[in-house]
Amino acid sequence: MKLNKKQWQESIARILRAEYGTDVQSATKKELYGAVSRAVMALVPARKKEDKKRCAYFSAEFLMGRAIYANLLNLGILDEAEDALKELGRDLAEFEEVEDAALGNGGLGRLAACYLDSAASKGIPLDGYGIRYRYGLFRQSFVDGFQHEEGDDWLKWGDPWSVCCERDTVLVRFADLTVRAVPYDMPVFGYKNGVVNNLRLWQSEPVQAFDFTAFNEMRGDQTAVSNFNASKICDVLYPNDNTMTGKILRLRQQYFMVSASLQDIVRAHKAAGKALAELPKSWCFQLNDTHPVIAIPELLRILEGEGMSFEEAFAVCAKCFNFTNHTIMAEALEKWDALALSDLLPDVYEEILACQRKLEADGLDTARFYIVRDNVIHMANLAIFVSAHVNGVAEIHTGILKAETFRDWYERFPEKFVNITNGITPRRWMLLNNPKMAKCIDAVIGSDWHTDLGKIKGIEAHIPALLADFKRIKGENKAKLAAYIKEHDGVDISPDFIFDVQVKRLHEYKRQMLNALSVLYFYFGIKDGSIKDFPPTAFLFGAKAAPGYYMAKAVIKFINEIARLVNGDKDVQDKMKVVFMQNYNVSYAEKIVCAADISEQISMAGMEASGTGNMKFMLNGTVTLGTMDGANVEICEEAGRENNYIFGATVEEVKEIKKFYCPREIVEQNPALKRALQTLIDGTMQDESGMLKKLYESLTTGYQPDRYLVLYDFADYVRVKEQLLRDYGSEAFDKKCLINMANVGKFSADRSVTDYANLIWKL
Ligand code: 26W
Repeated sequence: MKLNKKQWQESIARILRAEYGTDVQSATKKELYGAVSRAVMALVPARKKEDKKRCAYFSAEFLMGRAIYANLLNLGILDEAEDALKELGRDLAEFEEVEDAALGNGGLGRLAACYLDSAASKGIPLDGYGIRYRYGLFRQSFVDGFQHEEGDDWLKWGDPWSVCCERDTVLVRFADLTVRAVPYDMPVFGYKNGVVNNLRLWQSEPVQAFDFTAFNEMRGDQTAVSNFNASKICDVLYPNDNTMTGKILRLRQQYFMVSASLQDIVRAHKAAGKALAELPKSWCFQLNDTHPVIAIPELLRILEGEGMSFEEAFAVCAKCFNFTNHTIMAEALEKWDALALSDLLPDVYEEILACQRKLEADGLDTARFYIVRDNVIHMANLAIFVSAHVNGVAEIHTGILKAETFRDWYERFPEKFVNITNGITPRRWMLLNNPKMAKCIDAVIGSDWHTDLGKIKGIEAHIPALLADFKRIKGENKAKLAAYIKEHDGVDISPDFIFDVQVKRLHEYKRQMLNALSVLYFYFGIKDGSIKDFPPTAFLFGAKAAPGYYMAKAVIKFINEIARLVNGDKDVQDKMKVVFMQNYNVSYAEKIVCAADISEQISMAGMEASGTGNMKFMLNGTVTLGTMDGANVEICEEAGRENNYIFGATVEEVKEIKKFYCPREIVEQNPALKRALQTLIDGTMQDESGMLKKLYESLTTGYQPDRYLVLYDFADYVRVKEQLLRDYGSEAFDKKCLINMANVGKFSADRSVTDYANLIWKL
């Protein structure tokens, strides 16, 4: 699968001539991108038909980001491709304009993408199955400080990485509509090991493209309606992260994806001459949260359609399916109205009822265990009942699942529950985004750590020798990020400032508000002289708010107002800057995580299942300013709490505090906090929308004021943050950064997928 420089150039030239009628000198960026990608695709070997058990990762989201650099890297041809283009007067960097494939919202979708990379790199037979959304996660910009959303036309640059496999088309039937599911396959290259796994994304199409007979007979309207519905299924990714909306279109998407995938897999299994009762020997299915759980009744339906009894089919399902939970928030656990589901998918509904009857027949107490109750279908319960394994995504999260969220289930089926702590791929999140640091590590300990991240521990013995390079490279990365922010967001920040970064989806529980209030606290403190010698700091935010999430949008508006206030005040120009970076996405993250000095991971304890951004910063040598939540806990276990900055109420404390919590008291006792908070209502900020007032009220009044203990944790947060800012710049601080990097091994997705393969998939 390798080409030398000359062969590269010939291949690119040939494709440009044949496909675009042009040459390297006059090709547009898009044409060149198409040609280089196709040259890579031409290297993909035919798939070997192996008789190994495989795992299918069913996920409504795959947040792949940009493919070209990662593919070149994994194929081991990044440098050759770069050289080949340079010599022709072109540059790989031209493809930085290519849109991300943002077919996911946040953590859950990006995790799926990291797992695909790691599985291929470890030679684990894992294939992804999902939806080929026409529009991915919306593109975000700010207008007067308000979030503005636009459709994400990710196919604008074409999709040279996908192969349409028409011949594998299947039909998916809803009560009111039958659609074609057409698969598009993307190769997933292992890192320099020749392995190619697959990501199969289904696109919905009308059964007949256009019925001219009907049109001529003036039945045109009917045809148009049916065509419209078919393609609409894949139109757009739902932009909600963590909140469930009971939209029928979403249910259609979920069923569409799993029905197509299972039909496809069952068909291939039969074509290989194998009995369906043997399916668990050839396949297992990982359900990425509740979104694909409707796969369970769908497989029951398919197997019974093939002549199995319910009991036999259930036995197969109970061996094949496994379920991962990614959040404890009740509003994120999918529930469907029984009437709506039975209208849309009557046969599937019958299977769900049969599962409920089996649960009862098995003697489970229906007061504690139910799949259907009061005409609501609880998808998480269905998943737990049928799955062989249920897992949480960090130790603390799995603990909460066992003790609270799924307590009854854990008591009845303790053997099903396991923890698999999340991980990230070190290829994209270090080799690709921070190549100089990677080379620098290679020079000290060799390159084994690329595929065995535990080995990066080897740098710990060389920290003094690495410090200068580390600081220089971090400085260069900061300069690059600053230039990008200038171009992209129009704000000037000096690379000499401390880069304090919080990037993740916007959610109340993630507490961007806590960070925002601390910025105002510093601002007023500098202004009134109570804070002296404040080290120059850039407060950088990146986050998309779900378009329907009012409070999240209010927080964005608030932070943008803070930025306007601070950046427009000459008095503090050499002390602080605030930027809300627009359209935070995977490609932006790659630039950010290698340039940060502080990784803000400040969710209310118990709320963040794991977090994976925290791991990306850690890998790139950044200390965590965080709570004892999610994987932060394990980061401290691995790298030492003393090398990070931990604050705030613990899970146990949160429970106690909530019993008697009165935010007003907290505010009255803390004048500096009060002052920062008052800006929401005292006219400091422009607020014709009334949003900021609502934000104020959510923290101070109503049924559950300050649900996420922003005000409670404020004082401790500021105390620890000030300590961090004081420590910054010392050699002791730089050592902490490298100690974190040295101890990141556990958080490789290679380790995570290996755990899945051994403990759950049994591949
Ligand atoms: C139904 C709407 C909806 C959409 C997305 C509900 C739930 C989700 C996801 C489960 C939210 C999510 O992405 N969770 C994140 O998963 C990451 C990967 O495991 C974790 O690292 C994050 O902590 C968790 O918030």
